[in-house]
Amino acid sequence: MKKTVDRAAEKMIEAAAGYSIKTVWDRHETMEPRCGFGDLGICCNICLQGPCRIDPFGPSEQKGVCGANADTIVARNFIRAIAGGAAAHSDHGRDIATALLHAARGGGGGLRVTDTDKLKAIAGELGIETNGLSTNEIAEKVALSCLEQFARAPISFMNRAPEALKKKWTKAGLWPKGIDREIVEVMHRTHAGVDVDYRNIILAGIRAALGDGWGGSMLATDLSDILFGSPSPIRSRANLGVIKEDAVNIVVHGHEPTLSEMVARASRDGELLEYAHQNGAKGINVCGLCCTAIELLMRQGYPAAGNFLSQELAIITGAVDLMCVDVQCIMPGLADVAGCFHTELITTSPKAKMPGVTHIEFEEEKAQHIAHQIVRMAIKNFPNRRKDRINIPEDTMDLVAGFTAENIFTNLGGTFRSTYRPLNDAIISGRLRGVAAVIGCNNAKVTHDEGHIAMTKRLISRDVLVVQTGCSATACAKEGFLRPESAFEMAGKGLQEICETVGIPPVLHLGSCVDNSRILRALCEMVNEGGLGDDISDLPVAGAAPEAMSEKAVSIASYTVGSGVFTVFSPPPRVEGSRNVTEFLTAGIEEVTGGKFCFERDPIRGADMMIAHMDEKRKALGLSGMMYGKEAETVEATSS
Ligand code: MSK
Repeated sequence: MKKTVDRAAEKMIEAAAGYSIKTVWDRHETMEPRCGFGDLGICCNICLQGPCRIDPFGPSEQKGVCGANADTIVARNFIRAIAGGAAAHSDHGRDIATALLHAARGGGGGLRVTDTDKLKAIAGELGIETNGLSTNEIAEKVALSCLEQFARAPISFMNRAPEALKKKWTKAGLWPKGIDREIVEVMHRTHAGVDVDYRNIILAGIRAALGDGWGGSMLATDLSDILFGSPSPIRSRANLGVIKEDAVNIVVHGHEPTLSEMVARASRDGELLEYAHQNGAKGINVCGLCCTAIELLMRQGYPAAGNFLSQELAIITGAVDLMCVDVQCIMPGLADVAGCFHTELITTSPKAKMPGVTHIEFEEEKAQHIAHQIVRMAIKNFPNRRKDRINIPEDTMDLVAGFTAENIFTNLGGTFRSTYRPLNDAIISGRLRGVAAVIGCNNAKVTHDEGHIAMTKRLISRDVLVVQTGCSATACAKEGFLRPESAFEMAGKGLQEICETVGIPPVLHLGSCVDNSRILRALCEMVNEGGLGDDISDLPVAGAAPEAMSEKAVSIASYTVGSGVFTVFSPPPRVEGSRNVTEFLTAGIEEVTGGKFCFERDPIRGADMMIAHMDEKRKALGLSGMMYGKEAETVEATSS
């Protein structure tokens, strides 16, 4: 299997081999052959009588020691993955709410409210009376209200959903009782000897995922905008070539924006710039990896060095003076790779330490001081580079990022129109087929970036507007899809016309993993605008994670399905060991929420199935054919 389609990554993989440095791909190979029981989800590790495994070719009545069959085992494993992902996103949301509370109470460290308009809008949604209150007083009430939602209902932002979806949630008992509470309940239900009914188990998982998407993730997004500013379209660059030979390079990596925002501010400090010059550098270059990169990119235009599978490769350029990590998607293998270079690797979260790696704990009240300390360490390390090991690929690509549910209004409506009407009208007229969200990680089991690129290219060529987040957005950014010009190079004629009129790329970057909540909001706005049905499940839209890796991706896909969206997910989330569970996730659940999973491994076929789904929805809405006669090209939708 080809390791990557990214030329810069390829060069660094070759360099790693030349230095005999093991990377994620080498470790992946040593893991083969994978355990088939684990891959199918039919290995149960929950109690100490096991592990038990069910033979997929054995008698259908085969059971584990306690009597659990394949359906129960697969369903329990699946929702434990949802709980892991929902916990990660939601704890991120809690950290942002805590940072907002800290800023509101004047706790120091340089944190303060930046977007007061959004603060007031969110306060209004939360039912907080703002008359006569100062910005900090409002912020304190908003932060406290959000923090309460971890323990108890209601999860306020679920009210943004269309009435028809809310009725479905009520009927199926899918309203979370609190963000944390549902995660705890998943762990309880899946303990040995509790819930056995696979449908009941899966619905509990969907409820926890909804608490993530409409709760933890959504408040992480909104409160980050309040603290650090709401994004607006901004130009930048992506790929390993953003690392500079003549500057101090600081790579921020992980997910939370709090420390990285402060590091970016510190990198502009006159005194530190002077210190960098004294050490022989021409400046201080901050760039990022994974979603921490995206948080800085969306708000300030700092470049993205790469996505999940690029993290070790960034160090192999030999020019990363310091890599500062927070939480999530940080490979333990980084410590070994950093040990082969001069790179200073710094952990900053009490939740994510590495043996033998320097730990500088982030504390809100000392945020500014800590950021300065980190930048100073990077500068001090600049002269320690080994010149013979510097090997920075030249590859970079221009991009436009910074779209949000709020500013798409303006961008799709033209300068003076703040409405989703032009988007809905373009779909109704057949100029656009629909909207697809292509999101999620990289996974060493599949060729790096290939799935994201192939699927997105197919979709835009068939007049589907694509919105993206996370590592998927970085993959397509590196390929040039986030440039407005790419519309003329690869989009269908109808999408080209929209892009030309509005001045947007055919692929819109909506942010980090928690910012998938921006996509949920945009879907609600499309329903509210009218003409495309009453529910999210009526819209000609679809979602996909073609290179899924993390439990967070499982949670995202589950809240997307729980919100009524047809969602392609690959590789499948270890459910294929149970025919019943697979059937429920890919068909039966549609009757409950209006959405369903599709486990198609081939990205082009996945795209075609999304297109077929959109065409079905268009037909159900009574919409005319595609303006440029593309409907005949969709393939038959067959399951994998
Ligand atoms: S960083 S969760 S690998 S998208 Fe959000 Fe990328 Fe997936 Fe991590």
